[in-house]
Formats: sequence, structure tokens, C-alpha cells
Amino acid sequence: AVALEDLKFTLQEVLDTFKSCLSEHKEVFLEHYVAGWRGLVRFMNCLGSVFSFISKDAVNKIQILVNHLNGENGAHYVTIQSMVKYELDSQLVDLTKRGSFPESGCRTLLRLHRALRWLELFLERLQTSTEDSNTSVMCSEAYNESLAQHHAWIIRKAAGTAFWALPGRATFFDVMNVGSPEQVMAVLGDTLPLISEVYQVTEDLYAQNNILELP
Ligand code: 1PZ
Repeated sequence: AVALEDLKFTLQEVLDTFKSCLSEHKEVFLEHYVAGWRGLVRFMNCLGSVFSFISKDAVNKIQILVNHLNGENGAHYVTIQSMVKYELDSQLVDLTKRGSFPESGCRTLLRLHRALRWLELFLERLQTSTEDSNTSVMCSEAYNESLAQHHAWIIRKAAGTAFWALPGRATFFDVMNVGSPEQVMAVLGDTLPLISEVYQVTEDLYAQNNILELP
């Protein structure tokens, strides 16, 4: 029989992956970043099939980055910093309108990066929530403050509809599979600063290179 534990997701693992993203010189390892995203997608899949249109897009983007990592120029993709430098220096990025490079690492990662801001805002809300807090409300507030600004109307509608299918706080905590609500809070307290740091380092890098609005 398949051990249930192998199938079970635990948020702790995912959050630990984000911890290993940053090098001592504050570079972000793409391999770990992608692994973190894989875990988040697994988590999302545990929440129900309404979220599959969201996870499909995330999986697509993860795959594009993995292909870069495993491709012949993989050595340039070890960190987000080296990726940005390589792609910009070699003119492998569409800067103002979509064209020859719809799968550049820079534009692909930017989409996940923006979603990471959503995650940060959502987890912050979860951390300060109480038993009667509404996960759908927390989720859509976080979304409206972040990702929504980059999404067309039709996507915002679809996302908004999916949010209402989110399980309540207690179930949400169960799916996280890290233990009691107190333990969930402790894990969030440990990891939120790391996610924020990964987000901020990436944000600064993209800002310095003027690539925060890649098409
Ligand atoms: C727990 C509930 C999950 C809520 C997640 C909130 C994010 C909602 C995003 C809904 C959009 C999904 C449909 C795809 C949209 C794409 O058009 C955009 C832009 O990409 P482009 O078209 O430019 O190639 N894709 C994105 O914005 C990336 C979205 C990734 C979302 C990952 C969420 C991960 C959540 C982790 C759960 C803990």
C-alpha cells in the first residue's frame, strides 16, 4: 500500500524550500524558487478542482523555467540574478510588447513573483486572523492589493469566483498539515519574513533593471 504520509502535503516543507532560496550574498537560486512553487501548487490542488485553472497556469510557468534550467544555457539560470543579466545582455527578452520571446525567463518569473506578493499578503492576513475570519475575504483582499492589478477583467472575474470556493479557516489549517492552529501560526511567523525577503530581493532586482512591466 502507498503510505498516506507520502501523499500528504505539509506546508512546512514548502516554506522550508523558500528558506533555501537565498544565498549568503542574497542571490535567489532558481532551482529552489521553482521547488517552492511546485509545493504551493500541490497545496492548491489539495484545496479542490476549482483552482485547477490557476494551478495549470502556475505549472506552465514553472515548466518554462525548469526547461531553461535544464537547457543548454542552464548555467546562466542558476540564480535569478544571473538569469536577468544573461537574458538582458543577450537580448532574449521582449521589453515593450510581446514578440519573439514569449517564454523568456524574466517575463515568466515576473508572473510568479507577482503571485508571491499575493501569497505574502494572504499569509499575513492568515497570521493575524481569528477563528471567525473568512478565508475567501482574506484571499480576495490580498488579490485585489496585488495580482489583480496585473490581470484582465475576465481573469479577475474567474479568480473572484474561485475564491468563494475556498475552504474555511479550520479546514485550511488542516490541509496545511502542520498541526494545531498554534503550530500553524508558529510556522507562519518563521517563514513569512523569508518569503518577504525573497520577494523584496527579486523586486529590487527587477526595479533596478527596469523590467517590472514586461509584457
Ligand atoms: C489558495 C487559493 C489560490 C488563490 C491564488 C490567487 C491567484 C489567482 C490567480 C488567478 C489567475 C490564474 C489564471 C492565469 C492568469 C495568467 O494570465 C497570468 C498572467 O500570465 P500571462 O498571461 O501574462 O502569461 N498568470 C499569473 O498571474 C500567474 C498566476 C499564478 C498563480 C499561482 C497561485 C499560487 C497560489 C498558491 C496557493 C497557496
